[in-house]
Amino acid sequence: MTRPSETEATNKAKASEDTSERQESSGEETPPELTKLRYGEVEVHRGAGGETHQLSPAGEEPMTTQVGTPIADDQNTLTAGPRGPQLLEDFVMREKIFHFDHERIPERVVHARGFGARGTFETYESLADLTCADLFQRAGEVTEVFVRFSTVAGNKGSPDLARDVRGFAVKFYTKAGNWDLVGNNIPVFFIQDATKFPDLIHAAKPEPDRGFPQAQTAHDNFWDFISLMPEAMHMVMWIMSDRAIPRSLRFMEGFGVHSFRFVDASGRSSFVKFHWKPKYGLQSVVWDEAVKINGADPDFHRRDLWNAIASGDPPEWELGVQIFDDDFADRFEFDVLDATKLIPEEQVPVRPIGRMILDQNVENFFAETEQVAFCTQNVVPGIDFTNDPLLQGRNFSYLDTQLKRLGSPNFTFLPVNAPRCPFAHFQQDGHMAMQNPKGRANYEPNSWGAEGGPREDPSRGYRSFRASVSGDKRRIRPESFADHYSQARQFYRSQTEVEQAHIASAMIFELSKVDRVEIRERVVASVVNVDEELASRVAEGLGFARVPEAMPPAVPPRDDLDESPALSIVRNGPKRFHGRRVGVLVDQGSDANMLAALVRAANDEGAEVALVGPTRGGVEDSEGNTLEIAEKLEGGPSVLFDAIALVLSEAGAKRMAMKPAARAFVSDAHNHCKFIAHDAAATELLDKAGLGPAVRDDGYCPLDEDASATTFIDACRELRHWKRKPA
Ligand code: HDD
Repeated sequence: MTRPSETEATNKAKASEDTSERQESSGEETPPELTKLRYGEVEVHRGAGGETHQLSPAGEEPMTTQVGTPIADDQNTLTAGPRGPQLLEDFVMREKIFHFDHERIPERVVHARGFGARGTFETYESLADLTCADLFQRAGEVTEVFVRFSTVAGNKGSPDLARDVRGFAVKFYTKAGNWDLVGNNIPVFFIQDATKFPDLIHAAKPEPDRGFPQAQTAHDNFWDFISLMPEAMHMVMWIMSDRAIPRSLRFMEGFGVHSFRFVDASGRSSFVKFHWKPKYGLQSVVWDEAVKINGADPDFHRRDLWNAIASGDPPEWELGVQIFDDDFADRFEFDVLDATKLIPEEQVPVRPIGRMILDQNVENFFAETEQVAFCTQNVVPGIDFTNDPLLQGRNFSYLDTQLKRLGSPNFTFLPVNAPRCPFAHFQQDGHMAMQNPKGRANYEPNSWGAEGGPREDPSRGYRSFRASVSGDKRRIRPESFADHYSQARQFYRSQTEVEQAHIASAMIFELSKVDRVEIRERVVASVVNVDEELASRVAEGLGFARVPEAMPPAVPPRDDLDESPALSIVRNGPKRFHGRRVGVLVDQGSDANMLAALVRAANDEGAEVALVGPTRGGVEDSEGNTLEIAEKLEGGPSVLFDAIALVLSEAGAKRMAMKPAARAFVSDAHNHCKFIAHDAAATELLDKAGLGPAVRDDGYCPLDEDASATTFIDACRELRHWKRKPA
């Protein structure tokens, strides 16, 4: 056995020989006992013991400790002798490990999994007649924004395509302070009073004894709660719909949910509801697709947003407002302070007031997306709250939760949270106080004159809308909040047949995961009040012998509400394929002209083509060009694409037809109602996948000449070939 000391000595001698050799050849200076090596683009230096070092290039600042002490060796701890014990005095190592041990902060109690981006909001025209909010005073005014999208129930590591509400929180850094519009992609909420929020979230999150299921409402506790809270039924229709499985964060609407107030310079107020409308239209996936995407790419939504921004195709939304007055509020069928109700756009049209573009990815996920702190209480002069009891409760909860999460009342100094306008106050001290009052005065009133620090400004400062309020102090739910079913019914009946079928299947799926039969029955009894046909579909899907009696409603549901086409996703498709992806299956010998035609047609539409092939190593097309493969077939299933094309030589089609992943690629695309383009040879693969000529409907586009690529992309503007779905 060789003694260690000998080995070390030999290595050292060898290394120092190496060092001198390489120093001579490169002519550059390297610290003693280090050998310079190159691994592709990466330059590392090998020390005498074989350890690697990446040195800062000459002239650049070296790596340092947190207090700026330059670090010579980040590979080895300080020891007494090469194989001896570590020394406590190694401040470099201790600081590094200490900091690492404290890297995590508590995740958000809800909306833990989120993804953020920066951008700008541009005002279309002055809204001075409605509000004195500074950002809405001047046409063309540009305001910086930060947006965080999220799921609600899952933890930070849960998959993006969970069936869930999506958070849509926007921080406007206005010249008169930060305004946080903390909304969702659904315009109503489960509950009417904030005091029920902890119960709702406890019921939705993993069950407390077993700690599962994760990121799912398909379990007993959630549906038990729902079955006992009929006010949730409207929102339940939305979360069982395809709204809860969006195709992309870029293709979903956002809503401020509550009625807020606009207040103009004279103190006159109108009610306002906020809407975000995506420029590239609404689109969702189907449930089977969502389940498979979660396996194939749990980061599907964040990757999609990141890539869109990085590739220079930034997503865009229009901000719209529904403005209404007290007269309308009195006439309206429901209470405008009830967050389980919406105002149909057909009744109060949405007026576009500006557009938001998200064109910058964050530089650091933790610094921005994790540390961003939205608070519904962050309003600016000209925007005010209403007495919506859900909103009022939120105004307490958000500030409170940020203290828990971020650990100090000074979280407003973090760059992502700090206003971009000047700010001055006498709040001081506390953990991590980065900006304390300067000078002698830290209170007011004071008599220190010009040195006395900031003063109030009654002319520009925030003034609450002067609403008169009276009433007995009681714990009571207003009668005007009692109708729990009419808008749930209106939502269901405003959906296309396909969307109604998806709602029924989603309910059957979720309730099939509920073990206690009486919970299943109570939910269906509640659904009877929404729509009897839906209830009987769900009852049948659950294997009930009969549809249960309707749960007695607080007030009978109305049957006189008009359908609201604005509530359907399918009816509001973009009629464009912009921002979507075609997955093109290729193999050796794929037709070069057809591939070029597909790329041209897709790019003309603003869509992207990604080649899916047998390996990432590339394949040769019919003209001998090497094609770059974006996804290896087994890792790039068709659920990752909006449409697919098959461009295969005869031999390629034969090879693909033998592969289970290729057959799944096409059969999934078929089952998910996607448009499928294929050349003549590819029919072999389709046939082997059970998609013979009898099955191939007009959602299949033959690729027989260059022009057919354009025909295919035109067809894709419908996004899905819904006719394929069995009734
Ligand atoms: Fe909430 C986070 C949206 C009701 C309490 N909520 C949070 C986020 C969004 C919403 C988008 C994530 C913000 C981010 O990205 O950091 N919440 C809503 C909407 C609601 C709603 C649209 C109803 C209309 N929320 C609601 C109620 C309460 C809360 C009734 C409490 C009484 N929400 C919170 C919270 C969170 C939060 C606990 C967790 C993390 C955070 O605030 O920053 O305070």
